[in-house]
Amino acid sequence: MGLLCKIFQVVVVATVFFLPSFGQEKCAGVPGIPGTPGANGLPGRDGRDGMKGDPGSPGPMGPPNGLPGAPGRDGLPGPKGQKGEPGEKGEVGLPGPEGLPAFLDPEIQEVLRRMEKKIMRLEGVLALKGMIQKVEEKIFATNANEVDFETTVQQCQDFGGSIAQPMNGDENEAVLNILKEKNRYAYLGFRESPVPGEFQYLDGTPLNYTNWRHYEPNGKGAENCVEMYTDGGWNDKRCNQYRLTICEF
Ligand SMILES: *[C@@H]1O[C@H](CO)[C@@H](O)[C@H](O)[C@H]1NC(C)=O
Ligand SMILES: [Ca+2]
Repeated sequence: MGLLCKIFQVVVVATVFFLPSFGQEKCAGVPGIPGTPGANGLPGRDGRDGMKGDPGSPGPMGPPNGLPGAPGRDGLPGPKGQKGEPGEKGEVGLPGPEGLPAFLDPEIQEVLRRMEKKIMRLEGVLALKGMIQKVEEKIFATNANEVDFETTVQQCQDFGGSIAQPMNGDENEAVLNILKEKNRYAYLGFRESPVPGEFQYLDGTPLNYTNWRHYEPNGKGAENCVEMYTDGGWNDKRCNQYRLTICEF
């Protein structure tokens, strides 16, 4: 038996002998030498996407003579231009749909009724104040001016009427009412015809109603106009007298 074998025997004996007390008595050992690092493991899985980064700075300007870029967006609308020349007149359009005749249209009829009522009320007020004399479709009125025959004709036309032409007893009475109120004579809308002593309306038609006084007309071509007296009778008279203006509308 060699020396190595003897040492081995001692170690084994000491180990067996001291083994039971090994757990109770803590005895610090000397740290061993670290082992060699293991081989690299397999690569891990991809992580989640990160946040979007800031936009980068604009790139450098391209070389001259490069292709033009895309057109920009439309600008704001400019100021209104001047009015153009009127165009040529178009052709006449087709006729529109046929409407109801006015006399069958209830809306038009209602409007007309209301207008008629309003006008009648106004006429009532004017008649009440003695400003008009109304007979059927005619209204007689004066502005109290006293002028010659031609001026009377002109004034009545200027106001949209014509010199008074009584054509029946009622109209003669209406004109007379105005004369009596003003206590004046007035020219009537008649003129002597080319035949002396015969009178006619201003449009040349013969009179269908007359109210001559006794012995009138007596001018025999020298009195070409007709005046009414305050009794309603007529007299042929020269045309240059100043008489009350009475018009009919
Ligand atoms: C004369 O004719 C008018 C209409 O032309 C009429 O209003 C008037 O009443 C007639 N006069 C007479 C006396 O028949
Ligand atoms: Ca006379």
